[in-house]
Amino acid sequence: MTDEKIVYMCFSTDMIHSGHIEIIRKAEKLGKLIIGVMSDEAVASYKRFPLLPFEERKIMFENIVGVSSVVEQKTLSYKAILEELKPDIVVHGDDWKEGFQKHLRDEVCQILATYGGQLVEYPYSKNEKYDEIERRARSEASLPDVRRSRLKRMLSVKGLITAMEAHDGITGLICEKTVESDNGGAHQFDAIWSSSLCDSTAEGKPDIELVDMTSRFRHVNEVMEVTTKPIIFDADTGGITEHFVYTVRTLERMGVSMVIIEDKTGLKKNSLFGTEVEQTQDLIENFSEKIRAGKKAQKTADFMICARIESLILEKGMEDALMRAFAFTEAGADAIMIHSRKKDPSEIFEFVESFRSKDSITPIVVVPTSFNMVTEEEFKSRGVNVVIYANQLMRSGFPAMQMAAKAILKNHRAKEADAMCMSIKDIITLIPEE
Ligand code: SPV
Ligand code: MG
Repeated sequence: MTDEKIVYMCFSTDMIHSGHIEIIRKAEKLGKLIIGVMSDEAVASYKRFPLLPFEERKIMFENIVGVSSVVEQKTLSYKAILEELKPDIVVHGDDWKEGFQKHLRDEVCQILATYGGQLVEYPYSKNEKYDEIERRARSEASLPDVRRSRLKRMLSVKGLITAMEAHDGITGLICEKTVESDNGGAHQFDAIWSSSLCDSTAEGKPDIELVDMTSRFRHVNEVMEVTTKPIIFDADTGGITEHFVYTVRTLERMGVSMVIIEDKTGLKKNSLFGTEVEQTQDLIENFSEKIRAGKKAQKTADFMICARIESLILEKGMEDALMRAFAFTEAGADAIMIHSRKKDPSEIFEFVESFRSKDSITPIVVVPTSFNMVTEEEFKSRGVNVVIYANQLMRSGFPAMQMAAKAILKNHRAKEADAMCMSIKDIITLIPEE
């Protein structure tokens, strides 16, 4: 046995099965085995959020016979950890020769080559039994208690999370499954936004609290049926306080993580109209009372109520926005959403800076539909915690459908529209049968 050699393997799993043990048995025979356990953030970036946090996964691996030590691998990329440990051998399943992990493998090979390290690959143990374990973990992640609590956990792990809008099963699946990988990393949406604008638009109705809560909950339920990610619900004004407390309880029971209510009253219209339409802001005292009642009504510590401030939308000024933010936080709001319809992000930045100078903890939520040139990285560096992409799936899907409809009307047949469409094979296999 070449016990002087340092062997490195990394795991992202939260459930150890016989396939993992088998590869660990082989790896420990090659030398002194160091296991890298991937950080929660790195795991969440490319697959589901781990059911067990990093600390528990670390203990799990520390207690496997043959494992010499366990370290944290903070990124999908092996670069930093290999440069630190300089292992003689890296062990991996051979499944990463293709697909999104290929570039990770290429990078590992390059780094190993710089100091004469070696990559040892074992055949990937594809097994129906293991797929079933993963399916069970996924369905566990969609249970109300598990799903609801994940938003807070993600916020504390990542600092900034993103949410994409979904209003039905298919948009839910896009939010759940779309992963974009780039060199050394992968990105996916952390959460799902249930938008009053998009739920209303999907029903062909204006965004004026006309689509009632029962219908809104139906949209959420459709999304929940096919997803596991935490949900942030746009409850418009929250309605009258006596109704809002019931909304809180229902959402919480369903497994929604956060409700956002805006400080408007009367006939609410979409914020992006700004002052072009008559809209009334609620009194600070009234809205604070609504927040207090909501907080009293919730049953779990996980559920969050976010107060959305419309002062900038209604051109009431920065001072008014900040005064409200502090008052609503004082009333118990778990987060503050600040909205603007300006393309220029300066008023949002100014608000964030002023708020953060007095409150470094309460999460700040933004919806950059207008100020859309700002990147998530910049928001994070300025102290924002949640970025909501509120309507892009709806707005991109609608023109595509309209174009196909027009092409058919123009040509009196569907041939010309075909190039704009997914293939029939793709659409019938898009949703796998379980
Ligand atoms: C929504 O998506 O319904 C929102 C965000 O409330 S906005 O449309 O910008 O007001
Ligand atoms: Mg809305």
